[in-house]
Amino acid sequence: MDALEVTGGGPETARMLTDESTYDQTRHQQWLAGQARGVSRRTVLRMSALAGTALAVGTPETASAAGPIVKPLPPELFEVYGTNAETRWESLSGQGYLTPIDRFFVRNHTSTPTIDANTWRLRVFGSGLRHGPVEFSYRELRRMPTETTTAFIECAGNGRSYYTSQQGQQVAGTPWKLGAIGVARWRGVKLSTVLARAGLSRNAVDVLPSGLDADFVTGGVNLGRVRRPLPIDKALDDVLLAYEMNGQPLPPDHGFPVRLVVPSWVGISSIKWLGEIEVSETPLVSPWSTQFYRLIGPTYPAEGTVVACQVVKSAFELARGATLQAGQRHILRGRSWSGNGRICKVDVSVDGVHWHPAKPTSYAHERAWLQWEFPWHPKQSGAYALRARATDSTGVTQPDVTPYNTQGYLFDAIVPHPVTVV
Ligand SMILES: Nc1nc2c(c(=O)[nH]1)N[C@H]1C(S)=C(S)[C@@H](COP(=O)(O)O)O[C@H]1N2
Ligand SMILES: [Mo]
Repeated sequence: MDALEVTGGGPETARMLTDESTYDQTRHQQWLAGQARGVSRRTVLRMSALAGTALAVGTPETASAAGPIVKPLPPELFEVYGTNAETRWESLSGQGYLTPIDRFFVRNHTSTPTIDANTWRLRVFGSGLRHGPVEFSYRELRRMPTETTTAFIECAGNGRSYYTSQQGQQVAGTPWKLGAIGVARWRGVKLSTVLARAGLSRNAVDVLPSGLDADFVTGGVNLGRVRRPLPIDKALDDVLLAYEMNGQPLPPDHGFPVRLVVPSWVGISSIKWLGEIEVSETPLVSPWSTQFYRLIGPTYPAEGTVVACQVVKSAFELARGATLQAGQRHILRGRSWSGNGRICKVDVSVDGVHWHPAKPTSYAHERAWLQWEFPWHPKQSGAYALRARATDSTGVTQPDVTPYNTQGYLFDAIVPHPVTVV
């Protein structure tokens, strides 16, 4: 937990930070002491049988290390922070367009729960329904018309650590580098289909999906189930109730049996282990819309701005501090994405002065990323900082500096990537 090298930027931030890191530390210690709600090897076996997937089940030694996250987290694929784990970008090198499940980041407020799909129900209720509450079983959902979409899920705090290391600012939360993003092919039912079957009223304005994982307790306060409201327009647009990820039943860590996928929006919208959806004629709130996931800082209104879409970012498929040979031609590869739409242009600089276009090597999906490459023939040995700068379909380009917000969300500035040429 030393990795949580975050400190407060003021009294308010300091308190939130202390709460968050105290919480994470406590959780981690409970887990180490075997007190936290973990998942045993037997549970993993049961779940893999149920889901029909070939889940990797470790030896008793690795199984006893099972913690808040069920899947293995080998250090070459992940960097782990308490209940969360980010993908190492170098592990995407040589992979295809989609992030394989074995290296897809995990962001858990508590622990991955064990859910039986046979007894699972989705309860839909609230003033925004015409005929009262409705329940759907897993089988019922699977019989509804299916929809498939390729979309990224990205944590709003992805890149947060660069507020500190590049801009000298203290921010609260998990100090992600750029690995709190993944792209998958999600299959499921459109939320609009489910809401129509539930008897959606014309007057509904918000939906509030909530998860079946444990209540989130922070700073001694129980904030209840992880949940965040979604305006009805987005809910009826491109939101999916996903039960498959990259052609597999949804893995436990990513929301088995059913999760929400809210394309282009901050990851917290994509509620995992979905249990309930409240549909309302009046606006809904939760601590995840009033306390967390708001932009608060000198350039924002006093009450803050609610976070919705992700911003434009780029990353190299390379370890930070990687070593490259001088006098040889290298192909630098990377990926860029934006919550505003597809990526139209990526430029790369190896000296921080001259910029050259990178070559796209994939389709530019509207809700996912663009893969690109850039040939580089370094002649001189020494330290370099590689830079990639993307522009999306709305004309937004990555800036040099991101305006500060206390919780370090939506870092979109260019991230110089250190390498050594020998
Ligand atoms: N029920 C529930 N849903 C959740 C969360 C959670 O802790 N509990 N974390 C959210 C956050 S903050 C993110 S970034 C994404 C991460 O999805 P992943 O773990 O599948 O990568 O899930 C979201 N959905
Ligand atoms: Mo997140």
